[in-house]
Amino acid sequence: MSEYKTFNADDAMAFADEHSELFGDHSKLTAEEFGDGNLNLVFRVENDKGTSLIVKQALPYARCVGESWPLTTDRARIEAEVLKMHRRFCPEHTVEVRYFDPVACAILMEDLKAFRILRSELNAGKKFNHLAPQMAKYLANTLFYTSDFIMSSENKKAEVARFLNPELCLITEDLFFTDPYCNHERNNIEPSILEKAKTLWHDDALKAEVAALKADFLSKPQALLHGDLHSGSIFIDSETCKVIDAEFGFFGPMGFDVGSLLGNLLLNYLACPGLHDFDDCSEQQSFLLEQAEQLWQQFSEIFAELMARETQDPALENSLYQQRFLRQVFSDAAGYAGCELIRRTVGLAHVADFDSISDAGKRAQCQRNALKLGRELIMQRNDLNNISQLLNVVRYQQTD
Ligand code: SR1
Ligand code: MG
Repeated sequence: MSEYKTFNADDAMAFADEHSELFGDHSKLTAEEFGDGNLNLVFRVENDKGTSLIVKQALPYARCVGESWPLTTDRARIEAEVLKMHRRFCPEHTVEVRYFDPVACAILMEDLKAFRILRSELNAGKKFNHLAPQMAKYLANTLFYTSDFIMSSENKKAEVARFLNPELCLITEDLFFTDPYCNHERNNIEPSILEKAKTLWHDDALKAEVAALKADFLSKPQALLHGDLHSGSIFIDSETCKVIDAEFGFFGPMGFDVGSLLGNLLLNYLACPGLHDFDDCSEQQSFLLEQAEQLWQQFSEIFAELMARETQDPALENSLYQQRFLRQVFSDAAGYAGCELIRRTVGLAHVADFDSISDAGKRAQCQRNALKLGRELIMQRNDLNNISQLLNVVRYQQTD
């Protein structure tokens, strides 16, 4: 292909056929577009024997808004390269990219059709004991092996430059840290919580803390992040989790990835009273808090072990520094989890955890609780010493 063209089903089939040996000669291919994300086209290309691959193409605009929101197609390169890098360091839990075409801005990747999206599974009340251990392993390995603990200073700087991703970062900078704290037209606020949402716009103490979190997001290139690690970016089956959708990747603060996932477990926890009956609700909430606890515990254990064993920079081998470093990642993660709770409640991009609650009164109560817990996590993040203390804030926060 010599120039960019938006794919139709025939183009997706031709692309998959040309760049994969998988289908073989004389395969009868079909393709369907089934993307329901905010940004891209996603096709499943399948032969008559049921073998399939995914073709994902970046549109030159944000799909959820339309052509009035132009967006760089370079995000497809970022996504392919982040996934390849993360797969190097955690192959078990990263989707496999088979081919990337920089002109078509299209990625050919493995089809996880036997898997389900984690968010839908959690909303349906499913429980997976392998979720936290596997995601802790993914986070610890991808973040450690792309950090200054192990990369040479020269190589790290070159990689920071390769993954600058300014347009997608700007989306996060706006949607996470700016819009929810002002009367922005992009916000999506249910009338029933408008008064509560307005308190955010005038909460200077909170806005100062969010400013500090945003400043770190802008200027702390600690590791190559996934950049959008919510429960819609994770596929799961009865044994394995696989991470997809890394187009927001860049070198940023490690706590952002950890906090995004933690925040999504907490969003689902807060949605439980609206999604399940009383008994199922308390069982699901216990499961979610156990997973949140294990996520941090196992992440920090693996990361500490990697720092102690593999650090290359002599100055960063200092064990007191390493403890202090992890302590800071924890505070950052608590803060970013709080931001995720708030932006998913009043910002542009909501989540089905809340939006699928049909009872308007229960939905509003869940949303109010998210704003309250989000604020607490942001404000208290530097005083929380460990994950147990954080989870006590979750358990015992007074509801409005
Ligand atoms: C316009 S993009 C809105 C949201 O969708 C993505 O998945 C990111 O979470 C982004 O904030
Ligand atoms: Mg996405």
